[in-house]
Amino acid sequence: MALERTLVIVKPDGVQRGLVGPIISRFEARGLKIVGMKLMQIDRDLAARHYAVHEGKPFYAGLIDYITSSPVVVMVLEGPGAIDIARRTMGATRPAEAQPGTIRADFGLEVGRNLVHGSDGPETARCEIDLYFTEDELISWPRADDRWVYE
Ligand code: IDP
Ligand code: MG
Repeated sequence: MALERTLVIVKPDGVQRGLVGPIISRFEARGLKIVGMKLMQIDRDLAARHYAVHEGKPFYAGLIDYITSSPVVVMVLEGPGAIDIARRTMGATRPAEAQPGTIRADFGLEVGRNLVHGSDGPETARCEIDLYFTEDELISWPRADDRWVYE
């Protein structure tokens, strides 16, 4: 499987509830490699660019308020099939429909407080990584575990 990079965000509810560690642990334990990470406050301009595809939907205003309400932890995760793997680790958009064992099912209840974001495809991953990180904020590093995680 091709090595991919994806953008993952621990949203404001994840940070406020002290779940940054438990959420990142799920991705780390899965074998995804952190190649970029920072705590930041998303401003309304960045939020609008990130969620442009949802403009005009009934939940759009609430979504912008939510994602800008408090700091978030943004990261770039790398691994074979990382985009889909991260989405499956997060679970369905609506926590009530997410499979037990996924982040959204295990830590959440409502779609408007679903704890994490993950890019949904190769093109969005590229755009979203560029929105949040400069090239020199991303580090390609050999990990001691690599040969025990990748064939
Ligand atoms: P995703 O995050 O699983 O890709 P999207 O459909 O792209 O889901 O929606 C983006 C985000 O917008 C969701 O993660 C959630 O925070 C919010 N959202 C989506 N649908 C609703 C809704 O019906 N009510 C409130 N918030 C919603
Ligand atoms: Mg989406």
